[in-house]
Amino acid sequence: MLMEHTMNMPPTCNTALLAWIDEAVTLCTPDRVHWCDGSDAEYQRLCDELVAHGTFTRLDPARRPNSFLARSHASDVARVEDRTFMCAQSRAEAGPTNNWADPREMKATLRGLFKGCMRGRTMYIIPFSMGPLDSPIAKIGIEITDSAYVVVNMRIMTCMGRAVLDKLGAQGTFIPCLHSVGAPLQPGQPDVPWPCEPDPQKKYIVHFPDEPSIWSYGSGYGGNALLGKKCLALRIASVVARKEGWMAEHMLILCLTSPQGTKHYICAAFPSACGKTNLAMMQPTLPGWKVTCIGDDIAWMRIGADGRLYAVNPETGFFGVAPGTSQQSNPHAMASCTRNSIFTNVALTPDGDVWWEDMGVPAPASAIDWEGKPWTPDCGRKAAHPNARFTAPAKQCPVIDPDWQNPAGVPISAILFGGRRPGTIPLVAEAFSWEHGVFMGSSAGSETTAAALGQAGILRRDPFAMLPFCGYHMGDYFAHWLSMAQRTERAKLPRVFFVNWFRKNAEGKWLWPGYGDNSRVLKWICERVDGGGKAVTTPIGNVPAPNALDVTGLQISAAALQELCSVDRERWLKEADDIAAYYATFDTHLPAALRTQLEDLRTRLAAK
Ligand code: GTP
Ligand code: SPV
Ligand code: MN
Repeated sequence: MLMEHTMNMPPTCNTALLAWIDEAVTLCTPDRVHWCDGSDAEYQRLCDELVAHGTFTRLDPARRPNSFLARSHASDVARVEDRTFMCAQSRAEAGPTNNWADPREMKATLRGLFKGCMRGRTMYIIPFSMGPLDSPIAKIGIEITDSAYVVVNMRIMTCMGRAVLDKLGAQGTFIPCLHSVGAPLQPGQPDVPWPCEPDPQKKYIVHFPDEPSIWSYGSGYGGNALLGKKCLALRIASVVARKEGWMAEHMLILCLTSPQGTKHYICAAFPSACGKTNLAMMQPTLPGWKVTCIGDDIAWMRIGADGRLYAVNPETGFFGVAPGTSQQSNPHAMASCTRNSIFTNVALTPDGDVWWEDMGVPAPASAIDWEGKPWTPDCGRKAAHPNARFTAPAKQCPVIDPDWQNPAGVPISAILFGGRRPGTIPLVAEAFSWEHGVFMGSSAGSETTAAALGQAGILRRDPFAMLPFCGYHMGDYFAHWLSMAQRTERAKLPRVFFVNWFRKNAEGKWLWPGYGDNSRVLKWICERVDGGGKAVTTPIGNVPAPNALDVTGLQISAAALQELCSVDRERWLKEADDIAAYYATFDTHLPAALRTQLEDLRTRLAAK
C-alpha cells in the first residue's frame, strides 16, 4: 500500500493514536493515507480536488469568494434517526428513546461493513478539538474519513489540525471517530460526485458510550458524517457530562445587551430547524437593543467557581438551514456566508451564485436545482432541498460575541425551551422554580422538520430538544437536570422559560412575527431576571401581564396578542394527559419530582 503523508512521518508519536490508525488502515484498506494539518493550503488543495472531482462547483469569486456548492446524493440529505444507535452495555442504559444494539454484535456488523470500505479512496485523518484548545473542558477527537467533503467542513466547524496533535502529545486521550461513505471503488471503477450507501438500511450511525467511540457508515451528510457535532458533542458528551457533573445541550448561546449596557447571556434549546441559528444572531427590532452570538447549536455548561452556570460553544462554525434565511429574517447569517463558505443542496444561479426558497431576493429565471436538474420558478419543484445548509466560519458573523471562544464560557441568566407548537403553548411562560423548568423542558414537544429523514410536521415530544441526541436513558437525563439544583445555590441557577414563536390562528397563519421581533420576548425575560417585568400567574407559569411586552412599533392586533399569551384550560388538561402518557414510557426512571410537577399542574388547572 502507498502511504502518502503531507509529512514524511506521521505527525504524532501518540502510541494509542498510531495503533488505532494502523488498525483502521488494515480494516478499511484505503489506497492512500493523509494526515490533515488544518492549514489553509491543505483546505485550498482539497477544495480544488473536490471541484476537479465534480463534488464541488466553485461559485463566482466576484460574488462569493472562496465558496463552493455541493449537491448530495438524493437519498443522503439529512440525519437518519432510525439508523442511529447507542450501544451501551444494556438496553436499559440506552433507554426507550434510543435505538439500542448489543455492543459486541454491532461491532461485528460494523467490522464486516468497514472491511475494505476505503478501497480506491484516500483515508483522511482529522485531529479536531470540540471547545477552544486552551479550555479545560475541550475534548479531542480524531475523525478518520474517506470523504474530502467531510474534511473541509470539519475545518470550518471545529478547531482542526496540527495544533490539536500538539496538544494531544504522546500520552493524551482522544475519542476515535471512524467514518466512511461506504462506497469502495473497484480498480478502474469511475467515482461519482457524492459517493454514499444508497440503501437506507445499510447506513449506521453508531455510538459506543463506554469506550467512547463513534462509527459512522454510509452517509456523507451533516450530523451523520461531521462526527464532532451531534455524535461527539451531544450523544457521547451527554454521557460523559452526566458522569462528570456538567451538561451537553442542543442549545444556542446569545448575549442580549440593553440600551443601558446591561448584558444577559441566554441559552435556548429548540429542536432541529426550529430557530436556534436565527435567534442566536438576530437583529433586534427594538431600538438600542443588541444581540451578540456565542453559538448557534450546542452548549456545554458547567457550574463555575462563583456558583453560576457557564456555557461554552464547542464549535467554530455554523451548519445552518439555508431555506428561509434572508436579509430580512437573518441578516447576520447572510453576512456570515458571503465568503469562505460551503453550500450543500441549494440551487445554482446562471451567474454562479446560490439561491434558495425565501432567500428574500427574486427567484432567478432559471437555475440548476439541488439535484442538478434545470429549474424554473414555475416547474413545481423546490430549487433547494428543505434541509439545504450553509457551512460558514463563526468568526465571520458580524455580531460574534467577543467572548465566544472564552475558555471559561459565559454566565447564563436564563434558559429557554421551545419548539413548533401551532396551538396550546403561549408565546412565553416563566417557570415557577428550577423543578418546574425541568418539567417544561422534559415535556417539550414540536412538529418534526426536514432536518431528519421522515415525515415533517408531525407533533412529537422532544424533551430539551434532545430526543435524537441524548446518549443515555432519558429518565436519567431528567434526573441529571434536576440534580443541578444540588450543585449550587438555587438563586444562582438560570431562570427557565418556555417560548413558542410558531403559534397559529384559526386560519393557520403565524400569530407572532418572529425573528427580530423575538427581541421583545427576550427583553421581558431579562426584565423578569432583573426583577422588573410584570407577569400574571397562570396554571402553567407566569406570562406577560397586559402591556408588559414591549410592542412599540409592531403592527399586531390586541386580539392576536391576547391569543398569543392565552392559556386554555381544556387544551392544557389534554396536554397534561399527553405528557402523562409520555412520562409512562420512562417507567421507574422518571424522577418523582417530575411526577409531582405534573400532578401540581393538573391541580392548578382544575382549580377555579
Ligand atoms: P438546526 O440547525 O437544524 O439545529 O436548526 P435551528 O434550530 O438552528 O433552526 P434555524 O434558525 O435554522 O431555523 C429553521 C427554520 O425556522 C428556518 O426556515 C427559519 O426561517 C424558521 N424560523 C426561525 N425563527 C423563526 C421565527 O421566529 N418565526 C418563524 N415563523 N420561523 C422561524
Ligand atoms: C440538526 O439537525 O439539529 C442540525 C443539523 O444541527 S445536523 O448537523 O445535520 O445534525
Ligand atoms: Mn441542531
